[in-house]
Amino acid sequence: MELTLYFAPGSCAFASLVGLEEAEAQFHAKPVMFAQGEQRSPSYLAINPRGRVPALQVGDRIITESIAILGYIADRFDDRALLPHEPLARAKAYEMLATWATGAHIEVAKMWRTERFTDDPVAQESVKESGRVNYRAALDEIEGIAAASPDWLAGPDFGVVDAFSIVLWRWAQRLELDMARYPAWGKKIESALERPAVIRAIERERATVAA
Ligand SMILES: N[C@@H](CCC(=O)N[C@@H](CS)C(=O)NCC(=O)O)C(=O)O
Repeated sequence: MELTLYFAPGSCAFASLVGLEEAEAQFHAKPVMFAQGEQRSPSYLAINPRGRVPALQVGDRIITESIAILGYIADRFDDRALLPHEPLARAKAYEMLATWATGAHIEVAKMWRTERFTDDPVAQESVKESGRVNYRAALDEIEGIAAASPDWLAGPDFGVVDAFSIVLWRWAQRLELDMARYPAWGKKIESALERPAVIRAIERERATVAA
């Protein structure tokens, strides 16, 4: 079944882009440009009525939500070990994805999309500050996981958990956080950024920005 990934450069959809590239899947990558508000266009709302990326079209059906998409990619390309197969390791991998996609992601939204939480300018400052504090705590937690993981974050194989962690790393860089606090995680990110699949995913993003 044909695959089409809807993504926006710099967004959490990067994890899905990396997952598909790691799987060496045949897929179409369709950019949704936030700067032009394309996520709210009628044509995109027909894909995802919530106006968010990523969305993965599989034949004539559409999957939204990163965790669902990443799980689908890992299962469809099972031989690539993008999620651990051993039940406990797999559960721990999903624990990380869930914490990040539903928790850390919201903390970033509090900083970058503050108006979604409150339109009171005074309250907005505390929403932002709570985003900053909680995002840092989430990253500290990842450093602890990285320091305790000899290979990749979820086990011996690079997978969708590592792919999602690149998203969080890039956002932290955009927020100008002190990345020296994360040496163990930083080492893994450094190796991840050398992977051909990750390089191809970055190239796909760059192509949309240059276009
Ligand atoms: N829970 C969703 C969150 C998706 C989401 O919020 N994506 C952001 C990009 S990282 C988005 O599409 N934002 C569009 C907007 O804010 O208008 C997931 O994990 O896929």
